[in-house]
Amino acid sequence: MNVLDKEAILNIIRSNEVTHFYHLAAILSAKGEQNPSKAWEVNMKGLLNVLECSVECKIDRLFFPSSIAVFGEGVDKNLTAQDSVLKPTSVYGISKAAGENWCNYYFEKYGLDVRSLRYPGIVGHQTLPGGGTTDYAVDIYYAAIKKSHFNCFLKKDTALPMMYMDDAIRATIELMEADGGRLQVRTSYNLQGMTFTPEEIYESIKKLQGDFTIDYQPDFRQEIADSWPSKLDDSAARKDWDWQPEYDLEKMTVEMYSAILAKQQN
Ligand code: VAH
Repeated sequence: MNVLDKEAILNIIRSNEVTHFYHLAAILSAKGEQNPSKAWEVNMKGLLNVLECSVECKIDRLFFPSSIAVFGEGVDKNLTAQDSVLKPTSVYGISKAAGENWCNYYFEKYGLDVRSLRYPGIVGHQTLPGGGTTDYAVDIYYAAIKKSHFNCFLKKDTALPMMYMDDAIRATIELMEADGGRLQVRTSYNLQGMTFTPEEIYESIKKLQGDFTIDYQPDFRQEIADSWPSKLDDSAARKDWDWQPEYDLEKMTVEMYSAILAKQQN
């Protein structure tokens, strides 16, 4: 349904007796810069609809996805602390920073058990990339298998926090199943999986496909990526709900490459 249609949300919650609500709808960073007012409407009005419906229907637990995009200048990019200043430079990041504070407000004012993660770039083979700056890290696998060449829209040394989809899903469920009494953060938890550059992911794929080539043609997304950290300090997540990543770049590449190859062959 349309996340801007509050009645539709209420009907689905009530007719399915929903108790746990994972709100994932949003317009991502790159697409958001191409249509700022639409991105703000979907990301903010959508979240407010979800928060209001969750209180009205007494939802047990609500999940809100934030992002490394909430960070900008004034942080230690090499290890960004949980309580760093939020100075986002993209519409998407501004909407996520505002969203975190709305979630904390609904927790404090209405007791809504809303929980959130600052996702890094998520890499998965289940769906095609959807307009994110970090989506180069998904595109590159398809390009290797389909064309044996990739035109990368970021510079080779652009180090960004990333996470394999399996780790992201497990982190989300583990947070949602955690004892609420242990959770000290009700804006959003930093979540770190791995950090790599376009050159490093290219080299990991080249081990599986020797003829793979790449060139680097930075576009408007380079400026977005340059405003983001390269690694998050997720010690709060590790302390409050025992977070531990399981995938590194090599393990992710083996799974991504074989899953996409299998899809192409079917
Ligand atoms: C984006 N994948 O690139 C999203 C993410 C880390 C940024 O939120 O817009």
